[in-house]
Amino acid sequence: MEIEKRIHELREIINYHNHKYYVEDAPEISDYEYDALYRELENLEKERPDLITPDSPTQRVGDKPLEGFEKVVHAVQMQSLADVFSEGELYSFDKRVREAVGNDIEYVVEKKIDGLSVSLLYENGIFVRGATRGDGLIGEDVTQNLRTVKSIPLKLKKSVPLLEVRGEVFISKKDFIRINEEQEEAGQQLFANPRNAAAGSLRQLDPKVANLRKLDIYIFNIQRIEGESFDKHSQTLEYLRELGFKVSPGYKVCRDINEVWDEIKRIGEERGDISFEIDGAVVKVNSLRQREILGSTSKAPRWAVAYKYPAEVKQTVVRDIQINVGRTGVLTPIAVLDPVRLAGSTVQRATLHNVDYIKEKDIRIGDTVLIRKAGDIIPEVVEVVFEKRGGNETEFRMPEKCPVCNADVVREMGEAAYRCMGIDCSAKLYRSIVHFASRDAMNIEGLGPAIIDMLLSEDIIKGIADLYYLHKEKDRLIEMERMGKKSVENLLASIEKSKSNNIDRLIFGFGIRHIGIRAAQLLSENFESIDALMEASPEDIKQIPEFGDKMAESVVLFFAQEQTKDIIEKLKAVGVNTVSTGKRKINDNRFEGKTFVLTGTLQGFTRKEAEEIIKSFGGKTSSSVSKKTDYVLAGEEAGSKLDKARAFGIQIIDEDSFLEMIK
Ligand code: 0OX
Repeated sequence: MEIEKRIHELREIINYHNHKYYVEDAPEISDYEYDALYRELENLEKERPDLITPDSPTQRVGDKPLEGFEKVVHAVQMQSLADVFSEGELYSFDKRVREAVGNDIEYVVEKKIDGLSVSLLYENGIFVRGATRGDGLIGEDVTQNLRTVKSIPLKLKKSVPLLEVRGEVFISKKDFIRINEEQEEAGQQLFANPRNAAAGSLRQLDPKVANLRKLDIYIFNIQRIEGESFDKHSQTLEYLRELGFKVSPGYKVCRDINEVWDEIKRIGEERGDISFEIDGAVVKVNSLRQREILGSTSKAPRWAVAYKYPAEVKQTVVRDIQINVGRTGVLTPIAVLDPVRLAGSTVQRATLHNVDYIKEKDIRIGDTVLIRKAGDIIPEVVEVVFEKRGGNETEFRMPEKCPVCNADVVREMGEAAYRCMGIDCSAKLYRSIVHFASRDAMNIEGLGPAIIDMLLSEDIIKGIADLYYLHKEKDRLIEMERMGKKSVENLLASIEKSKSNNIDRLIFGFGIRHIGIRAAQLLSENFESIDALMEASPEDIKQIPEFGDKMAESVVLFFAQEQTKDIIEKLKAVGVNTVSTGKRKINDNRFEGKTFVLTGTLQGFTRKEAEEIIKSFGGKTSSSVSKKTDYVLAGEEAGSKLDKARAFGIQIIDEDSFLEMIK
């Protein structure tokens, strides 16, 4: 009986300090004292395993990896938010709201945390299930990983019969840097941003790994509740705080839209100093009764919008211009910059796209320039600050020989790009293999750029087919720097697993010019095998409605190469699947809510193909430029649409930037 009492007492004390540390960020005891309490509880639970309950603080990290994630149908849809991009659009939102519910209105402004939305379900005050948002209707059960998030209470401070809340899981900027350092050391692929790192951690099958990732969460909504009712959203947030949740940080109640706008501006100013990434501010009608009147569209509530901050622009100096040799041999000039913080990361390099871009903007080594992130992802140089030009800047010249293999560099007629003509250029080979192994292609886990680099430089592989013969080199691999027995075994297992991929992954992985994920998928749906595809004529391929001349010819040309036939024979010989097994859904809506206008002639795609790609990523296309346009994709000889885009301040992207965005 004494033990039982002490166990309960310890759980209360530990939960209290847990809350102080992880939710309030105001610890009252030292780590040492906390550890002593925790160990005491662990020892007592070892004596009395019959008393262990899932809400005990010792039960956060499960010990068995999962096989996969179960689907969860959300009882209440997890809606998305409509975006606004300007003060004018924000005021139009306010006008619409007031037309529907009158002028007596209050708003709540919250920071829009750039993470992943999840729902947490509590029954009688105990955390029983957590799920990802998925498409808003169906998500995945990630309870096991969410239990490792220390700011999620396993037991609420007050018991409620039923409560489902929604929040955003994220990783702080500091932990993101640490995780990437660890990834690099382990030779694993780096995460592009904290959001991706959080997503990767949430979908870890092994909760022990998820536990190391230091996920955190802010809660901002009650999805459903039994036994309580409220008038205002701000009251629900306070109630959630009383239950022990970490709620939407520094939310503000505003009496009108002017106050909302002031708060949005204030958040924009402090954005760089916040310890986590935000991608906007969320404006919500406070009265729950008014929310009901306003209702929702099929996707998003009419009572809320997300204000998206314009891309940040920073000044820095171009110290050098280096050359990057791509998978298809294209030489891309890259500006090496004095490091600057920009939209959440430190930027040291920025693409200069091609020689024409450098000429047009007159960018020289030594120039002070303005940089920004295109599509919020890829750093690029926007313009030179000519007032700062001193006269010692040097002009850039494209080298005549490939900096990697020393073969000739050629600019083909009508092309913006210079290409390396070397057949064996190792830069091309390296990038082809990185692409082949990447997640959207053959998805070979553990085969990141660092390992590929090592395998090539040690002469263990000479091409993609050799990957499937790596099991013969197991001992040599284990000897290699940074490769333990376990990681080699994992790598060989994921290579083995990739053999049974559907052929769309293989086709995409080949890196055929003009053939992206969507096109590869269509080919796998329309041809029963790689053999059938090898025998196809351009006319056969053009039967697929989305395929034009360029794409069809590129496929035929690729499969006609002796080298290709050779590789395919080798892949077949080791049992890589070359038969189509059905469809794969592309689950990437990176252009959701974005409208593109196309103008001029593109080199790599017909207009129809480019439109298909945009649509396949959830975006829209329009024939004319308006304020609603997000990007103007400009090919050669683009006309008046460009002037209009400039007048509206709309982001103009060239074909290379577009290729980067759809990578
Ligand atoms: C965020 C965030 C996301 C509630 C109903 C529709 C949108 N990322 O920080 N979503 C919402 O609100 C939901 N609020 C937020 N603060």
